[in-house]
Amino acid sequence: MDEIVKGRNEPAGIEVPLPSTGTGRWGSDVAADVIRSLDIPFVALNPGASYRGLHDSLVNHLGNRAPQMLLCLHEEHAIGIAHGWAKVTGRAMMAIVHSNVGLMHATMALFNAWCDRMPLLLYGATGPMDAAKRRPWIDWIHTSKDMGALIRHYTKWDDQPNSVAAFPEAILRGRQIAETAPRGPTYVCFDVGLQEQKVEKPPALPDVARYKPPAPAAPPPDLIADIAQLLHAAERPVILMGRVSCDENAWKERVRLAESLGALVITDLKLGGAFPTEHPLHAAPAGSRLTAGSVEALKNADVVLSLEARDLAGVLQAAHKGAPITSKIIRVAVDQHIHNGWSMDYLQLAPVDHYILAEPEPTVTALNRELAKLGPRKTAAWPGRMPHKPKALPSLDGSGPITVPHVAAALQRATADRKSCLTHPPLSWAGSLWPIRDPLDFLGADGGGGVGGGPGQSIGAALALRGTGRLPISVCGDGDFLMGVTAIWTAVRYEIPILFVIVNNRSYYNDELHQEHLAIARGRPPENKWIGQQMLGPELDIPMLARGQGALGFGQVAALDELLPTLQQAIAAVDAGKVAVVDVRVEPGYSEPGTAGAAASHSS
Ligand SMILES: Cc1ncc(C[n+]2csc(CCOP(=O)(O)OP(=O)(O)O)c2C)c(N)n1
Ligand SMILES: [Mg+2]
Repeated sequence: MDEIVKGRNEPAGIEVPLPSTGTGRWGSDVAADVIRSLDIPFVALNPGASYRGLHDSLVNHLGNRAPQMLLCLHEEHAIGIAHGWAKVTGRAMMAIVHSNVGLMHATMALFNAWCDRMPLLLYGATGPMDAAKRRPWIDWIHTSKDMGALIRHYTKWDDQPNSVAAFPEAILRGRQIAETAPRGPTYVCFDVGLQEQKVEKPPALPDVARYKPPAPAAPPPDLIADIAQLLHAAERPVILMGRVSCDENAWKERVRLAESLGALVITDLKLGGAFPTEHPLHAAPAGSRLTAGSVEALKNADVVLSLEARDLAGVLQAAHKGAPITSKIIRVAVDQHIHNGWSMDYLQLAPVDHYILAEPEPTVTALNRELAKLGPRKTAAWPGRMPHKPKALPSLDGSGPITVPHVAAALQRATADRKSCLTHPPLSWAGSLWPIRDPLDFLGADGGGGVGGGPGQSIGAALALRGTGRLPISVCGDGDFLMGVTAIWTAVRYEIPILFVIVNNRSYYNDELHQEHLAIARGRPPENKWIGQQMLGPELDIPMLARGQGALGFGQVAALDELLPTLQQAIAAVDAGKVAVVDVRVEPGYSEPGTAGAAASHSS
């Protein structure tokens, strides 16, 4: 009993409240009941008085179960965790942030989720909107008339319901919109006054099953018949894999499509696993720019099928370099439904011959069905082509300095006999460093190029993978990790095992490359590129920052022969349920041989 009085931790860090007393019902209880009906197990949050009503309802009305709270040390982490969870599950998780100030902290992470087209349910609060009910000062500065305006340009939809009776609709609509492709974050802001309003007769709970997201947008059958014929007759078809589902069956359908066409497949390093990268039809390893093998495939393609490619026009341009694009382009995408006038994340307008406004999954299934009717091809596609040879990773022998490919080699060696998930690659990563054999082997990048998202997103992914036996591995640049470092605490607190490997070049190295590039272009000394970029002294003690939050800190590993044994030790700790952070001193450098385009254009 004593334990319960103090508040209790159950396995997996569940904080169990005392049984609730009191018989009244409040506006926020109505919101909490609807939230529970969505059947989402977690809500990540950082607290604030603007939603003390909802907070109380989640703890005392719902008992902190279904959903369970995950306390975060920064709003960015709360959003990042929901984002990472969606990358694995394909479903929206919830986050709650405080009034305008918490929402301001959340913005970059929201932008990442938006650009990554990941569903996410963000809740917040404001007010009381009734000025007569505001406390002096604090309620005034934390009340904004149009809270959604802060984030409207990179959320799919937002609302501020004007009565308790309107809460259910706002919550249900938010989920429906977030989980409809193109997916993305939605925001519902609850007025403090309404949350804290006594409710004499709570409204009946709507039947949540009737407010689900719609079935995926399917292609028109006549168009599919034409496209199937075009693809079937193609001599050198290419498929660009973009934002596709991480579902196993959808993966198999994509493999089936590529195999029945003999199409070469190009994947995207910024997106999660879409196709087996060791398959003979995988054109070439992905890079942060289009790699040479992919350029060759696109230059010679007669038909290109783009399945929600993230940057169709950019990819075509990188391949053709201004020459006319004679291949027929088929674009399968619903992304334009989300485009607005503020964010240019829709990227360059692509030339397209056949535009199918449908989602990749039903389109691939329909194409497979249609192609089966057409029978086998008469001649093999891509006559004479040899599959690309995988590049050997560097040897781990010796005690010399460590490079990022060494880190990949050691991680591959340490996980050779098991399933793992690379939840996040650093900027210095390349597709050749990590084979993708199933959709959860690799989750892609942060979405919006917002540095600092790596730790939070990785923890969200690890939460979704907890108990599956698959090892979550997050490889972060030191700059990325240090911006998001306090996300670690949430993983430790709620027993979310994960391995972090920090490729520490003591620099925002990507931007050193920019300074070098510019200095050379301007005839100025490139040697000065390190100033305002390198984190030289005081030395950042990353293992200590991990230990300071209850995680295990390993390293700094600076010699090659220490790398594999340290990773093995750290992995054993993660298998025992721990959060482990391995700090690895790496040589600066982005090694991506065969990448088309200047190295200095990796990121902003
Ligand atoms: C929030 C944010 N701030 C700054 C940048 C600019 N930026 C892009 S990459 C980068 C460096 C990241 O450093 P690190 O993670 O250590 O990777 P490295 O470049 O050293 O490999 C910076 C500062 C950004 N994209 N996002
Ligand atoms: Mg760095």
